[in-house]
Amino acid sequence: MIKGTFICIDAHTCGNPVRLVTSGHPNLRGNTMSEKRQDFLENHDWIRQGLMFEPRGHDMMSGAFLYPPCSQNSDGSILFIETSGCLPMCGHGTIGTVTAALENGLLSPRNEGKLVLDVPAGQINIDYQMQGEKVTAVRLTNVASYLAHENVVLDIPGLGTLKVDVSYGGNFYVIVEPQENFPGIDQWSAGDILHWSPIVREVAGKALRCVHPEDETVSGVTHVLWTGKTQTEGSDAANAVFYGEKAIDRSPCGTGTSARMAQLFAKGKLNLGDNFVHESYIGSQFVGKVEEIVELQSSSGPIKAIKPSIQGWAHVFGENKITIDDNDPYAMGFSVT
Ligand code: PYC
Repeated sequence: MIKGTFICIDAHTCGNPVRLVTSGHPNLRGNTMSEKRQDFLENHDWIRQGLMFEPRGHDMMSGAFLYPPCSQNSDGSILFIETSGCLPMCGHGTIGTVTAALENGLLSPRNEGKLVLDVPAGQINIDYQMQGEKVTAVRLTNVASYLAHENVVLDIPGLGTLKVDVSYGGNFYVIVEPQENFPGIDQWSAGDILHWSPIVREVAGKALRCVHPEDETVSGVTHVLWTGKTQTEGSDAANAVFYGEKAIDRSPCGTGTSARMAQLFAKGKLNLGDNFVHESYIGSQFVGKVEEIVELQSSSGPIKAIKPSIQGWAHVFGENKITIDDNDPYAMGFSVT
């Protein structure tokens, strides 16, 4: 019996996949995208598993559903799906979703060149450019991003100690800069990153409390951002972001870039108005900017944060009609570890 049929537009943002699902949306309970995300995870997660994991997806697969606006001032809402779950926010996912949606008439901006979108982590603003039918650039102004923990020493079994920061940019990131036990991403293979990242994430997760001060459903260290020497002209910094169980982001990672900018801002290395060109593991670039200084409210007082913007591009390359059939032993997909 067919459990569901989904029409999808497949795209990539600076190298990382985005599967925009354009039909087969479950009705979600809740007034906000944060509540709808919880409902999806509790009651409809088979859709994510079937569309993201092998054999219909792969370790890096990520995607999105568009929903109607949750707020009066917005043009639409995004639910992010990927192999690791439903992220509160995804930068490359947003750029790919906006590109695919605009090129296919799935979003109707009230103001030409601009969109306001509700996402589980809050509200984001979009500026986009088009040439004819094609979207050539998307800039998203992200949710408030802040440095959560600074100079934490973690004991990583088999590697030694690492001094790290943890920063929030829509997801919580452990940020590892080159040091005695980590020479930089330019000296490590993809295999090294895939090997050490889950260990670092687990140790950090046990050692540190990471809960968003204004939405406790956003919690836990989920991503590891490793830094190192740049390879592309014009880059200010390079990074490799690990997510899920086996993925290295091929894009410079929107929420990772936001977290990195918040970390550098808190440490006095970036200022209001500064640009920050961030490079991915394959050398593709996002242009970040510190747009605004804001405050988040926590039980122990205000937290200084920034609103970063991230600009990038995406290309649509295919359309897919995917069925998930109960008779298929791999209806829910699988992952090889
Ligand atoms: O672009 O925010 C991002 C992202 C998160 C995980 C993969 N990409």
